[in-house]
This record gives sequence, C-alpha cells and structure tokens, in this order.
Amino acid sequence: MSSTNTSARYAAALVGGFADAGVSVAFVSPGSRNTPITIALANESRIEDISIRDERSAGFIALGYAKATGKPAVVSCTSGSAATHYYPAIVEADQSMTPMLILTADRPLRLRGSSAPQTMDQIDLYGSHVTGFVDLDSNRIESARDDATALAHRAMIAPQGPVHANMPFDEPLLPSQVIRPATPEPVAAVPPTPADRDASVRDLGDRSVLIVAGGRGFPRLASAIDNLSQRLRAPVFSDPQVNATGPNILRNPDLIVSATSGIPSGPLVTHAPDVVVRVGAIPTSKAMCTWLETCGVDQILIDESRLSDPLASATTSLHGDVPAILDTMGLVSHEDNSFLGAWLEADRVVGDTLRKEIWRLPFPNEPQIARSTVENLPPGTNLVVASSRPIRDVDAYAQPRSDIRILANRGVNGIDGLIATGLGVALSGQPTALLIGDVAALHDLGSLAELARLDAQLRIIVVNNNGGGIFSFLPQATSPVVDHRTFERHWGTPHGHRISPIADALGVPTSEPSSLDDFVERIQAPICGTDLVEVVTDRTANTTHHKTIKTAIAEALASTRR
Ligand SMILES: Cc1ncc(C[n+]2csc(CCOP(=O)(O)OP(=O)(O)O)c2C)c(N)n1
Ligand SMILES: [Mg+2]
Repeated sequence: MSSTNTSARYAAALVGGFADAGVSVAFVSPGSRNTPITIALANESRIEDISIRDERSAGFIALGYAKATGKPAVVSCTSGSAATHYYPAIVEADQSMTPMLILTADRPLRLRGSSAPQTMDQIDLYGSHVTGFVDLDSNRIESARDDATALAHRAMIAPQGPVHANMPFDEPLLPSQVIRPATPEPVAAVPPTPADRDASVRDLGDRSVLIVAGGRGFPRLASAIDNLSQRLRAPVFSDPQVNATGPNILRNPDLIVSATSGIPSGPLVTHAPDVVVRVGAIPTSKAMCTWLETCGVDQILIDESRLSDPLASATTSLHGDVPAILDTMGLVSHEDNSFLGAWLEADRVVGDTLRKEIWRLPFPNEPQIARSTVENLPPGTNLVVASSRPIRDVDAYAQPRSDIRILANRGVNGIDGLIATGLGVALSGQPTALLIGDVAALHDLGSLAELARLDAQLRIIVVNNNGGGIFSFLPQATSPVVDHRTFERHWGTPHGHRISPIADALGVPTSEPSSLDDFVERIQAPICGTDLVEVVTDRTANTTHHKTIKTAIAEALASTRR
C-alpha cells in the first residue's frame, strides 16, 4: 500500500500536465482502479470529462474527436479486459496517424502475474500499434508533469498517433481530500509537427504531372496541394476525405478512370502524365491503384507514414512533413495548359453524363443517396463516411464541396466503431453527419446506445441494403465455386432488420424518406440534436445502377475522340 494520497497526487499532476499541453477532452469509462484519474479529470477545469460506458465506443469517439480537431483526447479505463476494447480504435488511429492518449489503470506491481481480479498483462498491450508505450511509476509524483508532457509530445510529433500509458495504482485510490494540481507554469502548447528540412527540392521541369492524393486530410495539406497544382498546372485526383479544393481538382476522379478501363479513350490513355506526385496513402479508387501499379510512369511518393507503399510503385519517396515537402516542389511554374485542359475537359464530360444518368435512376438508389447527401447537407457540416460502399459511392458519385468537410477511417478501413467515430467528430462542437451501411450500423449498436445520453449534433444516414452490398461487386458474387446460398450466408449476410426501430427504442428520432424530395428535405434540415434517416435499397439492383452509369460514361468519353 502506498502512502496516503500518492496515487491521487500523481494523477492530479499528470492530468494537470495534459491540460498544460493543450488537451481539453477526456472520455472516461467507469471503473474502480482508474479512480485517481477519474477524480483528477473531474477536478481539472481545463479538461471536459465525458463518461462513456463502453471502452470500444470511447476509443472510436476519441478517434473521431482527434480527426475533427487535430488534438488528442484522453481515454481512461480500469484494469483488465476493459483496456483490450480500445484496440480497434488504436489500430485505426495508428494507421491514419491520429493522435490519442490512452491511460489504462493497472494493479500495483506486487499483484502483477497474480490471479487478482481484473488483472492481466497490460505491458505493451497494443504492441506495435502505438507510437509510444510507458509503464508509469505513480510513486514518482515529481515526474508526473514531465510524464504528461512527454506523452502529449509523442502523440503529436510526426508521425502522429496513439500513445499508451499504463498506470499501476495502489490503494488508497481515493484521496483523503480534493487535490488540485499546482498552478501551471507557462508551458508551450502541444508542439507543432516539425517540418522536414532535409527534403530536397524537386524540379519537375516541364513534365506533365498528375497529383494523386489519399489518406488523411487537413487544411495545410489542402492548400499545399492546391498551390502545387497551380504551379505545375497539374490535375488533382484526390480522395474525398483529403478535402482538396481549388480550380484543378477533378470532380469525378474515380469515374474518369474506372468507367473507361479497357477502353482506350480515358485521359490516362490519351493524356498519360509523365510523372505522378502521390500524396499520402493510396487512393480509394481501385482503378487508379491498378493503373499506378502497372503504368510504369515515374511516381514521387510524399508521405509521413511509417508504413510502406502497398503498390510498391514509387520511383522516389520523400518522407516527412507533407505540406512542407510539397511547398519545395515544382518551383518553376509550368506555362503549358494543354495537359491540365485535357483532364479537366474529360472531367466535364464525365460530370455531364453522370448528372444525366444519376437522376434517371428510380429512388431509392445508392449512387443518388451518396451524391444527394453531400449536395444537401447544411454548410459547415462534418460528414463522416463509413467504409464499404458509402466511401466508394461518395468517391465516385458525389461532387466535392468546399463548405463541408469529409472524414473517414481509412487507416484500416474497418466497418467497426463508425457511429462512435461520428459521435466523436460531433463532440468537437460542429454539426456532423454520418453516412453508413446497415452492417456497419449493426456492428456499432453499442455506440447508438451511448448517443442518446450525450449532447451532440449528429445525423446518421443509414443505407440499408440488408447486408454487405460491397461483396456483390467482388468476384465471390459470381464465382462458379460459390453458389448463391453460400454467397448470401457468408458475404451478403441479409438480416432483415431496420435500424430505425432500434434507434427509436434508444430515444433517437428517426425517419424513412419515401421520395428523393423527402430525402433531400431531411438532409437539408439543420442538424440540431441527433436524428437518424434510414433508406432501404436493394443490393442486386444496385450493381445494375452502377453498370448503367459507367457504361454511359465510357461511351461519352469514347465519343469525344471520334
Ligand atoms: C471490423 C470489420 N469487419 C469486417 C470487415 C469486412 N467488411 C468490409 S465491408 C463489409 C460489409 C459492410 O456492409 P454495410 O456496412 O452494410 O455496407 P455496404 O457494403 O452494404 O454498403 C464487411 C463485413 C471490415 N472492413 N471491418
Ligand atoms: Mg449494407
């Protein structure tokens, strides 16, 4: 047993150190062993302490919060299996370079390896998926503030990511009186990401350049991409969540390359670039990834991830602060507009054809839902787009808007924790919408139960196609070795559930629009509290709709060459 108040004093100083470093939110899950941290957070006025019952939800909420604000949130839980529920959110945070501070309470050292209740080996619990791990010594009160600063610093320096502090706390867990941290000394806020001063300037001469951007987005990156694209007169092929803006972005990036695969008419064939500047992770567009892998065109990859390029197609790699590196590239402006002009013209043809085809389809259909969601959300909304069809449909069918921000979990592309991620984004204080499939929604029902208790502005739009619609686009759907019943049992996974009645039961207002106008009206409505809009679609009809659109686009692109 430690001396009176040791655990509480250590926790108060540690939490004070986090507040000094700029941390302003903590998601705390109930438990006894983390009592010193819970009390310290409750007493630290600079940090809002929010209680989340389910640690799995709490992890994803912290993830969403950090994606929205760029700042790490604390998650805190008791000892034992509680800590294991953070794992999926940590993996996503690690691979999408999202900062997070994970505090797991532990039994004191003398009980490690024993059969004491709620005791397990928590050392290095998250393995290589955290950017830092430390087993703190809660007897060393004098080092607590430094411990906090070091942890916050580790989470925020590039590459950003989750850090884990395990904290063995001995009894007494409760202090004998309220302990307030000493008045903070002025300490620098969370340090900015250091620029990569070693990046060499890349002179791209007068070569025609295509910029391809994937992974995460943030304002500094968007403006660096825009500036480079204008210097080089380069079209920008970008994932929705990069939130690229500017005159050179392709508004239909996926369709411009996917509709024309095999037909020698797309701009990748008629106006192939001399060099591709790849920014961040690979793009969502499968067609673009396939082209990058096989084209043999020079590719300069600029990234700060510690993960390697899955396409293994980069001819040069520059590693470090991505916007800073982009700013050092192509300093001699290009004069010739013809390459950019050809790509933008092809983009226009694709856009015109898409507009004609998409509104012809009978409501409800998934391309229309993706497009019309992005088109009609109130300005200033954050839109979280779930993995599976939603992100692919937004990529293919929605038109970029500079007055909303798109976020997605593209680190490991899980369909887990997405309601919680949306909730975390909403808790940053801005109205938020979440576009999500039915399987992903069912996967995170626990977070739907958390939602009703919290004061968040979140609209959940569920596209319910009664199963995993994405698998109908994969070879499993048509393979002779998979019969229809096996496909449905293991991939289609129909369940027959509506999400609305479940949400109703949990106190979330719901609607099921019966026409496109009705849907648009629901999406345009200001996001005040929480609500859920459910649209029921059909997986089989969906594949036909996609084919119809793509065929029309391929023909339109081909006819521009005749
Ligand atoms: C945690 C997790 N489990 C399983 C998968 C594999 N997976 C990818 S898409 C998908 C189906 C998703 O269905 P739904 O959310 O309804 O979206 P839809 O494909 O119908 O648009 C599954 C199970 C995954 N990506 N993540
Ligand atoms: Mg589905």
